[in-house]
Amino acid sequence: MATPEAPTASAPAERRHGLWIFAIWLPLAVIADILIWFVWKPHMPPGTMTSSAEHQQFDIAFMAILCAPVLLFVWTYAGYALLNWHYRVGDEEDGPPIHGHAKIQATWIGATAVIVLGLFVFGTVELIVPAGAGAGEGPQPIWQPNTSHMLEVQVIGQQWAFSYRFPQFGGMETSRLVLPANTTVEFHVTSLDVIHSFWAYQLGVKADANPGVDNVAYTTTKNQLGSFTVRCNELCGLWHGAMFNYGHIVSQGAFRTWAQGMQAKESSDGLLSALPPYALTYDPTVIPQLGSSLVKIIGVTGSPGYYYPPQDPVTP
Ligand SMILES: [Cu+2]
Repeated sequence: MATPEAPTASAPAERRHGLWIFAIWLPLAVIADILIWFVWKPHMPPGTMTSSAEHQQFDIAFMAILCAPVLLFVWTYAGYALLNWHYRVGDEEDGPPIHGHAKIQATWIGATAVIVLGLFVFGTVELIVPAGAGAGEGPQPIWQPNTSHMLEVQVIGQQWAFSYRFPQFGGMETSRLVLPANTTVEFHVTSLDVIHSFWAYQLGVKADANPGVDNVAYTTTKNQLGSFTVRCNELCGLWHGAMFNYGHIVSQGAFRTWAQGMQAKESSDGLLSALPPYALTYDPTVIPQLGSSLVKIIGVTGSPGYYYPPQDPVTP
C-alpha cells in the first residue's frame, strides 16, 4: 500500500512542467552526445582502415548523436510523468479535457520534418562523397573516385570461397585478398554459381556477387596496416557460414613484391595459362575440367565439380 500524499503539494506549478523536463533532458543529452563522440566513436565498426570504413564510422556516430537526445527525451518525459502525474489515493476527479495544442503540434511537425529531410540530404552526400560508400554500384558506377591510379581486383564468388584476380599483374589469382596501403581499389565482383555477397568488413566494402553481373565497388586504403575479415553475406548454400577468409593491408613495397612473386610463380607453374579469362559467366562443364587440370599443375585438391584457387605460398 502506498502512503497517501497531499495532491500536488510538492509538484511544480502546471506551466513549469515543460521547463522542468527541458532542464532535466538538456544536460543528459549533452553528456550522452559527448560520450558518444569521444568515447564510443573510436571503437565503432567498421573502423578506419579505408576511406569508406571511416565514412561509415562517422555516419554511425553522427546518427547516434542525433538519436540519443530523442531517446533521452522520451525517457525523461516518461520518468517525469510517472513521478508527477500518477494516480494519487483519494483523487477521483477527471483530468482536464484536451483540445489540441497548436504550438506543440507545429513544433512536432516542424522538428520531425527537419530531421527526416536532413537525414535524406546527409545520406545522399555520404553516398556521393566517398564514391558509392564502398557499396556495389553495378556495372556502370555513377560515383567514381577522382583518380586514375587504381588497383583493379576481380572478386569471384563460388560455393564456398572467394578468389581474387589482379589483372594489372598478369591476371594472377589468389585465395587471399592482399591490398597495398594508401591506394584506391576498384573491385569487380561476380559469381560463378549462386548469389553471394562480398563483405570485406573492416574495409567498409560490401557488394553482391551475382552470376552474369560485374558489380563495381570502390574504396581507398589508408596508412593502417593489418588484417581484415572477408565474409559471404548472402545465404548461398550448405557451407555459407564457412565462406570467410582473412585479408591483409600491407605496405606498397611489400604488396609489389608479393604480387610480382605470385605472378612469376603462377606463370612458371603453368597456372596463368590454364585459368579461363575473367568473365561474368562460366561454362559449368569447364569448371570440373579446370579443377582436374589444376590438380595436375599444382596439386590443388577439392571436390569434383568445383574449382578452388591455389593457396598462395608467398606471405607478404
Ligand atoms: Cu556465399
